[in-house]
Amino acid sequence: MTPDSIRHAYRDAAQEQVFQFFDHLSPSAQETLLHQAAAIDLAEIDHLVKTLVRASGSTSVDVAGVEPAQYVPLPRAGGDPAQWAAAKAAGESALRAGRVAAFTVAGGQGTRLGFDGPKGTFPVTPLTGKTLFQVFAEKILAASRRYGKPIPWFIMTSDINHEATVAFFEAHDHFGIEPGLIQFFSQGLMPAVTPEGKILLAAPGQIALSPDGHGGSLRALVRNGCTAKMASMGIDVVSYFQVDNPLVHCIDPAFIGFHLLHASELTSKTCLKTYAAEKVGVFVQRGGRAEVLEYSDLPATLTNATDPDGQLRFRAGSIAIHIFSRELVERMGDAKDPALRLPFHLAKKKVPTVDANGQPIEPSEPNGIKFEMFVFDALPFAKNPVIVETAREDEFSPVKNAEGNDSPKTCRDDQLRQWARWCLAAGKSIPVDSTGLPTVSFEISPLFADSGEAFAARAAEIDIQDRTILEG
Ligand code: UD2
Repeated sequence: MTPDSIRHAYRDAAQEQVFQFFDHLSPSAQETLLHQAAAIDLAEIDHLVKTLVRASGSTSVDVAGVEPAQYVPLPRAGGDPAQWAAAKAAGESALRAGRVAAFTVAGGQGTRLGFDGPKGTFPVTPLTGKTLFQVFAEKILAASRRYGKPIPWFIMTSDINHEATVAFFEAHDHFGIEPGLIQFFSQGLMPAVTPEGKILLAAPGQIALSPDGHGGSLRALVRNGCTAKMASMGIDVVSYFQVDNPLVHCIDPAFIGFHLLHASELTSKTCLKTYAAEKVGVFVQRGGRAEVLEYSDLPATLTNATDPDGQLRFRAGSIAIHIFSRELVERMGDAKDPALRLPFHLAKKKVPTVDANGQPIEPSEPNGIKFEMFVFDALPFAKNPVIVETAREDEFSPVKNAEGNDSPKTCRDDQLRQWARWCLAAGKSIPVDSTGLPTVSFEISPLFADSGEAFAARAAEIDIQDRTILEG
């Protein structure tokens, strides 16, 4: 597109305010603005303004007919052990066949943690302070060694952190993973708009852009050639997880197996909510289709509803761990018809912008609307979706806040509790308090053992003292 054709397109879309300071910009600033402007799909923005922004007076989500979703319970909660064993065997055989890739979404801003840098570079382990990225890398490496096949790792970044993320991996020799197996790619950006639908400028030569949500991963995987690369490598199973949870089983054979045995296009993990107000989405179903309702969209009557036995009725929490079939990613990531793509959600935000003279404005009230896609909205589009229970203590302890719940401290303690459980189950004596937290500090690398089972197989060779570190 030429500079003129870009500006004409903005004028035709009644978005010419984007270029109001253009003539006063330096040639390189003009080029940057044109580049940003050309990357925006004006037809998409127009569609969102007409369908969502102008209709956004009421923010309540329709919950008519919503029922709790069915899920496969853990064996300890009544699940069929034979079914779990069959799933594990199916997943292991897919791993031995090299059909599985790991996929981390790491494009978020991580504002709540107050950490300056890509969130994956945050240190999380109790003694050596390994970063989130290193923990995932070691888990992926451990799985690829066990199954004798390389496991490629796709990492979605965003403009905010792409270069810093790539540089971090380079500085750490990709944590022992062959660099060609890791593919970094940036997610898409969306402009913020005013309540009238006008695209906002962050500065005279800069559009107010932000990442398009983790749901942007589907189209980013397609646009960046990742799905084509997967196809060329014979990969059809994509193991998706967020950057904030070091307990995640990045590669989980039973989970993969449930996905394959049900010929599912999207299989998701659930942890039962520990309290009604916990900030996780919940799996629900209506009209025979599974979906996730974000916690903020669930009315209090449903959030607090209980079954006759006193359990929360809507208790199947979404912990953002999924298996996608490559085909679903390709289909939704490349859909031309907006009805077959992930929907956008609106968020009213304070968006720093400029006044009519190009002077900066720091709004004290929300002045703009941002658009984000959520990856779990793919559920109703997926064939044969399956929801599988996992044990919270073994799989979910995210680092979200600097203090309190879901903080570095709770996460370190949960890692230690998990390792203490492995030790005790393997007959090692470890002093623990009433919450199962060991009173000594130690650390087990996933390369030494990435599960209780793997630990038990090596327990005889080690002795655990205060400050013991077990590496691969
Ligand atoms: C998410 C889920 C919540 C629950 C919880 C589990 C949403 C809206 N809510 O809450 O239901 O499952 O996780 O921990 O998802 N990210 C990107 N690009 C973006 C935005 C986010 O890559 O544009 C990544 C981000 O780097 C992180 C993940 O997505 O890995 C989650 O983002 P979040 O911290 O905004 O989600 P949260 O904690 O509100």
